Amino acid sequence: MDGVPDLSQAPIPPGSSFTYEFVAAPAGTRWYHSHFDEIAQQGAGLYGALIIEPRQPIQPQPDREYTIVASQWQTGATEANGSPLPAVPTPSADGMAGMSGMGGMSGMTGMGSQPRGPTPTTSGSGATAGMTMFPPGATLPAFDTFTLNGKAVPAVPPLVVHEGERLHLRLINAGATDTLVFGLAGHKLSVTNSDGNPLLTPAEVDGVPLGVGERADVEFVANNPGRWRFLALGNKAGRGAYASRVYEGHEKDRIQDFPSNANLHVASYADFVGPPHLGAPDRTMKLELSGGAMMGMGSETNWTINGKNFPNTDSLYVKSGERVRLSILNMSMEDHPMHLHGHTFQLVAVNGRSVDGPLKDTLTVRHMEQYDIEFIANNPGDWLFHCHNLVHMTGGLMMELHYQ
Ligand SMILES: [Cu+2]
Repeated sequence: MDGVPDLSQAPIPPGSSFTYEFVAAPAGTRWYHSHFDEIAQQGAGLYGALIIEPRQPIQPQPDREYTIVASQWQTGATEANGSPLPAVPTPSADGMAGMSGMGGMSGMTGMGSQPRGPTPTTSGSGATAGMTMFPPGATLPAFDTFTLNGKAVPAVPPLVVHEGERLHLRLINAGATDTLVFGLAGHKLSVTNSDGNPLLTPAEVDGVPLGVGERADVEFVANNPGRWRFLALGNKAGRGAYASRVYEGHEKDRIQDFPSNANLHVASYADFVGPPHLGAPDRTMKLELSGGAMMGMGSETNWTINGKNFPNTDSLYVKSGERVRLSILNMSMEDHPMHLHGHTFQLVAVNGRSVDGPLKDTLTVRHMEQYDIEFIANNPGDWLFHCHNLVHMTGGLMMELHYQ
């Protein structure tokens, strides 16, 4: 069970308790959160990092480790933290192009305040009684403020390093809507794990995009003394948060940013190599993600899988032991960080091209991209497959997985 109301367990009523026991495996950077009335509960901070340490220390052993949880909040603020943030680089799925734009300083664009709509209602019947959906006519919740470990700019404390140290960062996007690109000026990052799972070979990049729910472990050697900007950039200019990373003795230096017009390599999934995937799928399901507002049509509170809106989306039925392939095409204008409960899957194709991609539990499917994932049906039960963007899932981008 994993907390999905009335699908995998009953919700925990106010004033009562529920005890979970689990075997802490596999090791990796994970997180936990409420799965009830997500915009209200997750959106107000009901989550935390869950770090499972490996029995054998990571090699080579890091000298220092930071866990960085990025969050988004509804505060009614009209500007994104009042902070200068550069334009957002958008990686392509196939990693063909290095990205520029991270170095620009086009921030200070006001966010504009959006009216906060009525609270989503928890309603329905039968197996999905606890799922919270937008009522008709709901307006979009505005997640306007970004934090790193609970602090917004300018209160985010600097992360101190010593020259020569090997740093290990556990990055978690626990936000609500935005894909965040993490980067550290003056340093390449070596991505070692995706969603906690080790890559076959580390990927050297300038920035790591993480959709809501995704995690990455990155390492770097502190070999460029100074005071450097550490960024988590959101979906639009002015969205996101930053901290400074300061070498001991450089506290009074000017903060250095990514250089303007730099050609920066923002990671794509094509950079992430997982184990070879073997065998053909026993079962394939095609999923077309759509919805939102396009060319003045549609609604940002209505999202669909194969044209249907939860709870009317088709369920996926599998048999125990099968290799199952999901071929996911995103026809909408926004990213969809798709999360599968109860299973680890592998990315096996990007836009029809076969890859041995990373093992993951959350995969951000970008606009007009098609990603194929495969998993072994090895955990009988009733599970959810959904977009981890809180607005999209509340807007219906969810489906159920059942064992026959
Ligand atoms: Cu989505």
